[in-house]
Amino acid sequence: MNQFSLEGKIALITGASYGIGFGIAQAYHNAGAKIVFNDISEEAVARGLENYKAAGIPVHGYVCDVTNEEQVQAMVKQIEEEVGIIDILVNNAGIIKRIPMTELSASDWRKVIDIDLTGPFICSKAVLPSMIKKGHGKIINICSMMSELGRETVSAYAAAKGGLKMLTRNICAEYGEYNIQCNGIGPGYIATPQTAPLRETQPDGSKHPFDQFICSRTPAGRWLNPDELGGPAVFLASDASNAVNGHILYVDGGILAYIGKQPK
Ligand code: NAP
Ligand code: GCO
Repeated sequence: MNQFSLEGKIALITGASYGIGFGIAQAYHNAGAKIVFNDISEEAVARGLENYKAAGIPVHGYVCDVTNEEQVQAMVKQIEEEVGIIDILVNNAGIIKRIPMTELSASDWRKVIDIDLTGPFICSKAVLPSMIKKGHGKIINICSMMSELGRETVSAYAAAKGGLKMLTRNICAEYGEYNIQCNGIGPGYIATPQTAPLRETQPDGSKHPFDQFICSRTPAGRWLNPDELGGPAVFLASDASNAVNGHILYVDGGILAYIGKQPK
């Protein structure tokens, strides 16, 4: 059996109407998995269903806010009835707020923590009982460069993603004995709607300063694409990674290994 195959597996990818979640779903489909996704609104799910249809990927889509435990528990129950037991959970849904900490409201702080950290807790808690019964499971948390590094204006996001790294290790610690592996993916800077504001062309036609900064911090000198996360995500969802647990796999083009382009 090809240890990288996902044939016969059911994968739930949260917040996957587009962006990184969609890229991972495409790779999982190509590896043989049955794809299930949720998004926060009917409109987002409808948009996602259109996107998957256009890509020729059969999917099951559900409206569910990952911060609402009642909704998540009901969604997982519905998926188990309509599709089957979830073998792979990718905690992808997330938001960011780029506001200096001294101007960040407590409610905005809580919203980021709630979606980016409490959401993965709620979703993981919902799928673990059936994974334990089934005798295997894969949980993959989408972490960030900010799981390791601070950056101005993203205090809540960095705190959430740092916490998500430790939640990953704790799920590994608590459920590894049930043949459940929980790992993280730490994407570098990926061209998605979330980072679009950082890549906007300036009024004078020049590149956004942050765009220039990221290209100088990435050895390849470019932003990465969502589909470049697919292979690492397949690895962490497959039998090829059954001995990998509690690990954060940085898919960052080398940012964490690089001091940045030296002045010529
Ligand atoms: P994105 O383009 O903003 O997509 C995020 C998705 O999550 C959207 O579909 C969004 O739905 C959904 N979502 C937000 N809140 C939700 C909730 N409460 N319940 C359910 N779904 C919800 O983001 P992305 O760039 O693809 O990022 C995906 C993940 O990767 C995030 O966790 C992000 O922090 C992480 N990440 C991104 C980068 C990057 O450079 N892009 C790098 C590292 C890590 P709506 O469309 O309805 O808002
Ligand atoms: C930002 C970006 C980053 C990326 C990602 C990097 O404002 O710095 O949005 O946070 O989304 O998390 O790994």
